Amino acid sequence: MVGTDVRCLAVCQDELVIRMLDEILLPGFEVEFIVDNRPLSRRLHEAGVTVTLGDPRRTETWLKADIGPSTCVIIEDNGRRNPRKLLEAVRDAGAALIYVLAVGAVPTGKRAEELRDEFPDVVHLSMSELFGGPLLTEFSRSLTRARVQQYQRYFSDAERVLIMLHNDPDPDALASGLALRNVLRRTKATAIIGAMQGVTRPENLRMVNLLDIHVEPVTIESLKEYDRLAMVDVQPHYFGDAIDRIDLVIDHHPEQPGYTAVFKDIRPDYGSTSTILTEHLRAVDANISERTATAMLYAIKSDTLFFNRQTNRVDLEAFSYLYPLADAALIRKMEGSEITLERLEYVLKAHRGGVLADQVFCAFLGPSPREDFIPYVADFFLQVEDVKWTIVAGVVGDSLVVSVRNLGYTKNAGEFVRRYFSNIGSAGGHRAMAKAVVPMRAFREKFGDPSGEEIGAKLQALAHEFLAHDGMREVRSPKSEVRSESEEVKSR
Ligand SMILES: [Mn+2]
Repeated sequence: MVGTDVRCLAVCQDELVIRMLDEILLPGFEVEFIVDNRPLSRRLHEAGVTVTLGDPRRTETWLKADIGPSTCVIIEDNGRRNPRKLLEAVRDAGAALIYVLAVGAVPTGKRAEELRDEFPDVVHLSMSELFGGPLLTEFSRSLTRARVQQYQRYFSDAERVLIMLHNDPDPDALASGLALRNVLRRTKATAIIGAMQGVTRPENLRMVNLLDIHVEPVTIESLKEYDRLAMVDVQPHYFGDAIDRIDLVIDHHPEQPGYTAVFKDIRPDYGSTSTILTEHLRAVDANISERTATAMLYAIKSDTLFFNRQTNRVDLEAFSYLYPLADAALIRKMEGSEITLERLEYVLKAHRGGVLADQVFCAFLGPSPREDFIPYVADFFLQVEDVKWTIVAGVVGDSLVVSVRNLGYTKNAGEFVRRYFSNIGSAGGHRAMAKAVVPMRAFREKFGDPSGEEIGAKLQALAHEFLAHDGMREVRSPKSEVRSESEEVKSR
């Protein structure tokens, strides 16, 4: 904390600025104002502001004020009068900590440049920069609050609410389910978290067990049993044409057409749905339980690969808000469960059969008993030095499942899968991660019946065609030794 022995002298013309600075600085500083306007000086004095009447453009005034090198001097620049003379006077009186506070438009152009050249040690601040951030945060929070209160009211008279997740729910979906239940101030009996296909990935099972989250199996028919339907981390199009009306959608995937929602909050620039829901919870001052905070924190970490992909300032903010509310030890336990011997088998398989070229790693895993091996391998190889894109495919049942990940943002993973696979199967995702599921027969028809190994090569060719125009060239490492290391990975 700043001690009260720090002195601050300010020269301002506007009463509003003076009163504001007085209020802001007073707890930590000894604040005095110098004004050259007698009525203003009297008014401020009567209001209890410490004020001296004097001409701040004269060094004498500053000497009288007993200025020293540790005195903090703030000079308001409202753009009307050039502060040069004033700055000279302050500097000549021995001030070293000088701040020019721009009020109104930030000064630009020749005058500003000259001032900066002449007084290089003076710090330039602007009122709009100083207050803009917090003010905008406050405004967007109240907008969110209004929105949340609306849907809270809309859901309030329902007996049973279904919070629906995508198939094989991931940490973000699960945490968002808990968070929405919290926003709606409901229990697990009145807000049921459900999915058409339950959790299968080992670390997600671990999360579900450690945090005791029940995911109710639902079918299209059973949706009728609920009074309200909400969806988190997914949108209705994911379930085909079966759901075209819904009460609430909260998601961070790109907005999809083809359904009507009474309320929706879709923010594709957010790293996770849990980030959106953190804002909802904060906006209405909800109490967040340790369990929910832990789930959400884990979700943000996992959806952003611990801030390695598609992270936004808001994700970091949500993370730091949730951190003290969560159980960090529990998160470590959940994270430890990612690596299993089975998964390592598939990593090895990808390593043997995969190819790394131009920072793109492609591998075809062949038949895969569980779908999660495929995204796991895609995530795993994204950690390898000099890998910027991974495209990993495997056959699950009669379908080819393709997982795409990237760290370079110049090209969009979602666009990649949509361009090549949306006409023969389902394809979707966002900038940094995407997935396609294509019936094997359709894949063979479109791409000329490639054999196992040829599938990997085919994906590689598609990737290079897709990335050829721009993108990769910018992120390609210029160092040749880095290239040869990656070639080594490829040949092993
Ligand atoms: Mn998500």
